[in-house]
Amino acid sequence: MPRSRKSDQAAPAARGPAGAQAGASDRGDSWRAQQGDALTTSFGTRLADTEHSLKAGERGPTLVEDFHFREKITHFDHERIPERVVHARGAGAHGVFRSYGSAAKITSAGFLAKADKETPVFVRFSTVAGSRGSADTVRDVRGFAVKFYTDEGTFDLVGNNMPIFFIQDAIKFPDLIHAAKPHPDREIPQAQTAHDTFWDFVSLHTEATHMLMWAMSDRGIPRSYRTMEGFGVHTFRLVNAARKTVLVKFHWKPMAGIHSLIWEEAQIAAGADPDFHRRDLYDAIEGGAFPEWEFGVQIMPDTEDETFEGIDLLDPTKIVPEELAPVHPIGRLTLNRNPTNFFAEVEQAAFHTAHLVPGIEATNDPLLQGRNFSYLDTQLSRLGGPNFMQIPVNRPHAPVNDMLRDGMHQMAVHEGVAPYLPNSLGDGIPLVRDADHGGYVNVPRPVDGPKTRAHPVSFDDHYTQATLFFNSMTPVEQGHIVEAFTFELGKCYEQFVRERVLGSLANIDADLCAQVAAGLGLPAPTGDPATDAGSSPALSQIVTQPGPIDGRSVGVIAGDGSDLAGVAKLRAAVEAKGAVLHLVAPHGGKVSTRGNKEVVNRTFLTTRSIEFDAVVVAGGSGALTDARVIVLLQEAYRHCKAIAAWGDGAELLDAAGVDRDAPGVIVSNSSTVASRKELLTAMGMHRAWDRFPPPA
Ligand code: HDE
Repeated sequence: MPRSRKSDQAAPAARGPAGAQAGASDRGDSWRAQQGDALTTSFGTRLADTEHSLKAGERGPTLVEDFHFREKITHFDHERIPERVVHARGAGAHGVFRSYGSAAKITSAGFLAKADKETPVFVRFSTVAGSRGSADTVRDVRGFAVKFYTDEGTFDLVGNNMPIFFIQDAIKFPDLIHAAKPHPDREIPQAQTAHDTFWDFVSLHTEATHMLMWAMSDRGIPRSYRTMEGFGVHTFRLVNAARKTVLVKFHWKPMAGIHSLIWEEAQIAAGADPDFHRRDLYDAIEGGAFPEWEFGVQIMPDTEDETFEGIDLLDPTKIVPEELAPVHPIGRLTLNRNPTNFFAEVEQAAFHTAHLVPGIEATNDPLLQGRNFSYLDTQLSRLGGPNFMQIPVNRPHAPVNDMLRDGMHQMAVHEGVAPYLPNSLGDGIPLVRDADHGGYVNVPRPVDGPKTRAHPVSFDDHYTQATLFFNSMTPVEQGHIVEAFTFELGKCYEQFVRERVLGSLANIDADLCAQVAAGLGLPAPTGDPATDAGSSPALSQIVTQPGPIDGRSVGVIAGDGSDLAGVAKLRAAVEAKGAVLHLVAPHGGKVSTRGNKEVVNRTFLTTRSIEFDAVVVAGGSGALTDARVIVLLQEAYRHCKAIAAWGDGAELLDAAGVDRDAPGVIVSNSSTVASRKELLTAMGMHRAWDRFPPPA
C-alpha cells in the first residue's frame, strides 16, 4: 500500500485512550486501560483532592474555575447511552469458533470451510422486551447474537433461541414491540407479555400464532443461556467456491442440553436473583465450565420458488422440521472469557444482520430485508454517530480500508488526499476485488415483479405449524403451554381480548383451547385445527437419557455436627463431574464436626431453591427445621429437582412433606458411592418429571 504521508506531515502520536504508548505494555492490551496509580484529570493532570469542590471560603459558593469539579460532574452527567430499543437486557462473553471444515462443499466463507480454522467471537444473549435493568428470567424470547471476527470481515449471526418470529414483514416490528412493551400510560408491566396490549395485537394478527406457541412453551423460560438452542431464523443463501448456492437455516445446539426453568422458579428468580442468567454465564466461564454449542445447518436446494417440502423458506414464521432436513454440524463455539468491562464490551457491542462475508448471502425474507436496514440505523443514535465500528468490541479483525472519513468520535487517522475512487493521486488505491480475489459479489439472481405492498399466498397459513408444535410436545410440555397461556390471559383485563385468543387456540388444538378456557372460566369456542399437521419429535426438550451436568449446582444443607466427612465425599464426586457444591448452613463462616470443617457458601438467609439443580440434606442435619429450609425443600420438590438425604437428614424431608419414595428422591443410610451416583444421574435428567405426571 503506498504511503502518502509526506516528509512535512505527522499524525498524532500512537497513544491509548489513557495516554499510554499504544501497544507498549508488558500486560498485553493494557495500553487501553487506565494508567498509573495517581488520580488525574482526563488530560493527565494529577489531583490533590476529589472530595471538596473549590469554593470561595469554607462556607462560600463553588467557583467556576474548578476544572476538576466541572469535568467530573459533566462526564458523569453523560455516562449513560440509550439502551437498545429491544434486547436492552443482556449479557455477553468472548470465545472461539472452530470450524469442522464440513461446510466446504456449500460455502466459500473461510471461517466455515477450512477444517480446524479458529475464529474469535463475541456473543451477546438477551431478553427482548425488558429494560436494561429488568429481570433475566421473565417469559420472553432470548436473543443469541454472535459476532464472528473472521479474516474476511465480520459476520454477525443475530439470532434468537426460537427458530421463527411473530411477524412476516419488518414493517410491523414497531407495532409488535409497542404492543409488547409496557402500557404507554402507566409504563407497566415491565419485561413481560402478560398484559392486554400484547394479546390484543397478537390475537388480531394471527401470523404470530406459531411463535406464541414457542414463547408460551418452556423455551420462553430457559434454565440458562448455556442450555438454550440458537437459530438464525431466516433462510440464508450459502455460496461455494464454484459459485453454486444452497439455502440454509443456522442452528446452535447446546452441549449442555436444552433445559428450561419451571414458571414458579422463573418468578422467584425474578425477585430473588434478577441476574440469574447473567450470573450463571459469568460463573460458568469463571469456573471453567465453558459454555459450548455445536453450529449446524439445515441444507435445502436453492430452487426458483424457494420452498422446501411445501414450506416457503422466505416465511420467517415457519420451521423446516429436522426430520425433513437434518442439522449438519459444521463447527463448535466455546465461550471461554468473561468481559473485562461490561459497558465497553457488552453494552457497546453492535450487531448487524448485514455484516456478511463472501460465501454467505441474505435471502428475500421480508423480515431479514428490513433488519438489514434497521441495525446500522439504530447504532447511529445508540452509539452516537457513524464511527461505532471503531469501538474496541466492534472492530473487525480483518484489514479495513473503507474511505469512510470523519464523523463524530473518529478514532482513526486516515492518511492520503484521495478518499475517492477512481483516483490517481492515491495510485488508484484502495482497489476493488472480484470474487476470485475475495471480493463480496452477489450471485446474480433475477428480480422482477410489480411494485406492490402484498405478501405471497404461501404466507397465509398461520395455524398448521402451531398445531405441529403442540403435537410434538410431551404431555408435561403441553401442560406447561396450557399453564402459560392461562397465566398470561389471566393477567389481561379485557374479556374480548381473551375470547379472541381462545378463538385462535381453537384453530390449533381443541384440548389446548378447552384447558385454557377452563382455567379462565370461559366457554371454549370451536375451531378448525389441521388434522394433518404431523409432529416433529426433535422439538421436544424432555430428555430420556442423562446429559452432562457441567456448571450445575448442588445445595447441601448442613450445620455444626452434620456429617461433614460425607459432605466432603459428595463435594469430590460433584466436582469430578464439573458441577459445583454449595454448602447451605444456619450461619456464615465455617461449620465443624469433630475436627472436620467445611466453608459455608450460603446461609438460610441468603439462598433460595432456584440456585440449585439438586438439594441434599446431609446426615446429622435432621433437626435444622428452619422455615426457610422447609420452603427450600418444598420448592425443590415441587420443581421436580433431584433431592437426596442420608442418615437423619431424611427427617427434614419428612418435615417438608417430601415423599421419600417419589421419583428423583434418593434416601440412604449414609453418603455412599451408589447414592452419590444416583444423585448425579438424576441431575443429568434435569427434572424428575414423573414426580407430578400431568393430568391425562
Ligand atoms: Fe432485532 N433488533 N429486529 N431481531 N435483534 C435489534 O438492534 C429488528 C429480529 C435480535 O445483542 C436492534 O442493536 C427489526 C429477529 C437480537 O445487541 C434493532 C426486526 C431476530 C438483537 C432491531 C427485528 C432478532 C436485536 C435493537 C424485524 C432473530 C440484540 C438494538 C424485522 C432472528 C443484539 C440493536 C444485541 C436487536 C431491529 C427482528 C434478533 C432495533 C426491525 C427476527 C438478538 O435494530
